[in-house]
Amino acid sequence: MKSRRDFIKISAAGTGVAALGLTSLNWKGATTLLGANENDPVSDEELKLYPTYCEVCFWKCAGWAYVDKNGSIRKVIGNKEDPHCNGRLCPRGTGGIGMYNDEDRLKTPLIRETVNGEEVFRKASWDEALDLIAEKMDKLRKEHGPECLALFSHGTGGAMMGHLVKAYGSPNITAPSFAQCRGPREVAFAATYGEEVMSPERTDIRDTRCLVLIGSHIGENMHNGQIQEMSDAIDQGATIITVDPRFSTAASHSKYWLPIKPATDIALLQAWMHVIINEELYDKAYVEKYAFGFDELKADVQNKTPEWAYGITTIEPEIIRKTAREMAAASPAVIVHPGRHVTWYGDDTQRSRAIAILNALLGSWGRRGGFYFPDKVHLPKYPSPPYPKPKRSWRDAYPEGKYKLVSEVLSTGICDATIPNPNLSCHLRGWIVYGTNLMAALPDQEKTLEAIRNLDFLVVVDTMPMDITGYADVVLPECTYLERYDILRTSPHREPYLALRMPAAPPKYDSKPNWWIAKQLGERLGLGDYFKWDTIEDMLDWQLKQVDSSLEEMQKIGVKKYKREYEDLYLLENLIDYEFNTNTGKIELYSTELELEGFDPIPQYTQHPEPPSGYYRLNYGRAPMHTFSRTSNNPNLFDLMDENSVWVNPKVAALWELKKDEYVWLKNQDGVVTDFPIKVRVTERIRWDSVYMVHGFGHNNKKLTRAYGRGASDSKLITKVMEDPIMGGTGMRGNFVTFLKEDPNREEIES
Ligand SMILES: Nc1nc2c(c(=O)[nH]1)N[C@H]1C(S)=C(S)[C@@H](COP(=O)(O)OP(=O)(O)OC[C@H]3O[C@@H](n4cnc5c(=O)[nH]c(N)nc54)[C@H](O)[C@@H]3O)O[C@H]1N2
Ligand SMILES: Nc1nc2c(c(=O)[nH]1)N[C@H]1C(S)=C(S)[C@@H](COP(=O)(O)OP(=O)(O)OC[C@H]3O[C@@H](n4cnc5c(=O)[nH]c(N)nc54)[C@H](O)[C@@H]3O)O[C@H]1N2
Ligand code: SF4
Ligand SMILES: [Mo]
Repeated sequence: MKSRRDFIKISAAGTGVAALGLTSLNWKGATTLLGANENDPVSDEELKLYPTYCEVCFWKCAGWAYVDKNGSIRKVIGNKEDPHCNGRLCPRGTGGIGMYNDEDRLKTPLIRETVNGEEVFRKASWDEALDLIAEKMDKLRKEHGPECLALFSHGTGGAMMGHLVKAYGSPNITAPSFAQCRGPREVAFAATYGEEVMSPERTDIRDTRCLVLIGSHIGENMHNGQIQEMSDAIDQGATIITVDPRFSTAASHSKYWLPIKPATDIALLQAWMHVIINEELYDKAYVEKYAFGFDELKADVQNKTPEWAYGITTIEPEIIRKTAREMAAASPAVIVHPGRHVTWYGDDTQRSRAIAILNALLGSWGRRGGFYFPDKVHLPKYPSPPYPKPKRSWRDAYPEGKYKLVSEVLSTGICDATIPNPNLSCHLRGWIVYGTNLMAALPDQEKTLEAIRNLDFLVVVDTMPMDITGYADVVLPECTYLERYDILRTSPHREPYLALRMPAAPPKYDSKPNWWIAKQLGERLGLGDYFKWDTIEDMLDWQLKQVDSSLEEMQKIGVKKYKREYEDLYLLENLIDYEFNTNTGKIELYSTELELEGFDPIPQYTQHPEPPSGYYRLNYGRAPMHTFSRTSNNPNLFDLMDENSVWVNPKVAALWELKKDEYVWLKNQDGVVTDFPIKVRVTERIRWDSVYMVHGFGHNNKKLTRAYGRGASDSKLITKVMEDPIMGGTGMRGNFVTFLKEDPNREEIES
């Protein structure tokens, strides 16, 4: 096995990120970001380093915050020992310092009040705000039971808030990263291999010979380690096959770009299986040894010929055959990437299953250059009493049997369980929203708002006055990740690693860290036994001492690598006996679990609705310099991209007489119009049946002084949800939009 140090050398020597055209971006990012300090240059020797890990996205790259004599944070640089970043942060991570410097930050606790019939936020002290929340939570548990509280959380601090909510007695803890993101893929891979893909994904990209991206737009999706490994793989001659209706950055670096008709991917995947099985290109020894249901799969795909798929996907049969053969030639060092945000069309668990099955035919699960078996540090929990056993959960809001295979709490399920239902004796009444901007993250804003209207109280913990804070009864300002300790990062990787985040500067304004907020609330609610430590330093030091380290050591090194417990990164080459955690103990090409629950045991293509005349499918995704809605007001990243645009095919632009940089409003199939106009980008890079926009813009909270009114929100237009019947994922790509050239709000006033 190569050591990590070898790998760093290899990656530094190659053209690396340059191959993906990202170096220029990094440079542009870095120079703009450091521009603020140009008049006051300072050498690294004069700076003090504090370990951190990034919170600008969920890749959580470890780095160093550099602080000058005056206590100013000057820059954040990647930690070389960390496999998430190998010493290089992405532009967003470099610009993370803008989260700390943003003068629009939440500065004090706020309490909603009615003054002269008008609702306003009043500044409050922490004591007052925490007392009020504790009083509401206490009343709720006495009158309705603790199960009537829900926590929405995303990001590291969610774990501390989750500890509080579990101690309080509620199981209703949810994140948009399941039902709006990777839920279907985890359920599908668990049904196939008995294990989830996890985050970071266990893709062995650095050693792959063929990487197939089906809607994964790595390069714009900036998950750092994956991009670096993909650049290295390209340098080493790996074939990239990209399936995307849009000519993505990844497509531009691919040997094959398959501009698929949206919503037809399952047909392509079935045709690939057909070719690989019928041309006997599959990994026979692997399939024989480990797979269950090969004969059923073979029979099932007999009529799924490339010619059949051509009629559905618009991909030429010869290209389907050629790409299938490329994958097979690289087998088992091939990855059909499972993607991450996979909630597209409501049959997403089945599409993810098809991806899982294709990988099994290619023998790539558990193989070098395919998927490795990750390992992580198992950190003992600081001693505290067991959590009380909840009597009810959000699931009671659904009839028996719905979403049978759901493996985490559905965020949209929490909304459903909050809206009173005559068939149920109770509904959820209190929400704590930590680190998630629900107005941007959840589809069907009307449903979210209806749920919010039915709440007794809503607490929002955020760093910024994001859209969701406008609906809160109490707003608590958290300090940014650069100003606080957090729980240790234990994410799985090829080898187990720990990473520490500690404050590089004291919290600005009157902001406080999540651990302090959770402990304060816990003590006020009589749950002090769950927070027996004085400060989080005590807790971290105790935990670290259980794994042969200490807080003092981690403060010096930031990242610590451990040995894997077993030498089982891959299945051994002679295909040892291995029991998969499925009903049959095998890789289930034919899913006994899905069959038992009444779903197709083998994935089938189903047709989805087409846009009506004059409408185009709304497609959305990422931009390299932004994360969702959280960075649009970040001063550094705003400089790199200050609004989104709508990508329109030249044929469509001609039809509508749309010019480059003209502003239009978008209206969806349900008559919902964007709050703000969006700039037109005329480009061949998008198919004529779709438009594309970057998610996270179009904020309507005026307190975001830069981002307010810039660009348009895709979330607002996603009123139709194509629900996954297997696990409740919210398919969001079944919405269609048309263009309005006049300000629709002005029309309304005039008519
Ligand atoms: N329309 C549409 N909807 C989507 C997506 C899409 O592409 N389009 N993507 C989906 C996906 S893949 C995901 S994972 C989810 C993501 O959903 P979210 O993670 O909810 O996304 P953000 O909109 O970035 O909201 C993050 C919030 O956390 C706050 N925040 C940032 N740092 C901190 C901190 O340190 N402490 C606290 N307390 N708050 C902090 C930010 O200010 C912001 O309000 O959205 C999903 N929803
Ligand atoms: N810069 C940046 N990077 C990020 C994030 C961020 O906010 N900013 N967020 C992170 C998170 S949490 C997630 S989940 C990931 C999401 O990133 P990914 O999982 O890579 O991608 P998606 O958002 O699902 O898909 C976007 C791509 O799917 C294509 N697409 C649309 N419809 C179809 C279709 O029918 N078939 C096919 N084959 N392709 C289609 C779009 O054109 C687009 O290129 O990104 C992560 N990385
Ligand atoms: S990928 Fe970029 S934004 Fe995400 S954690 Fe790493 S440096 Fe931060
Ligand atoms: Mo996500």
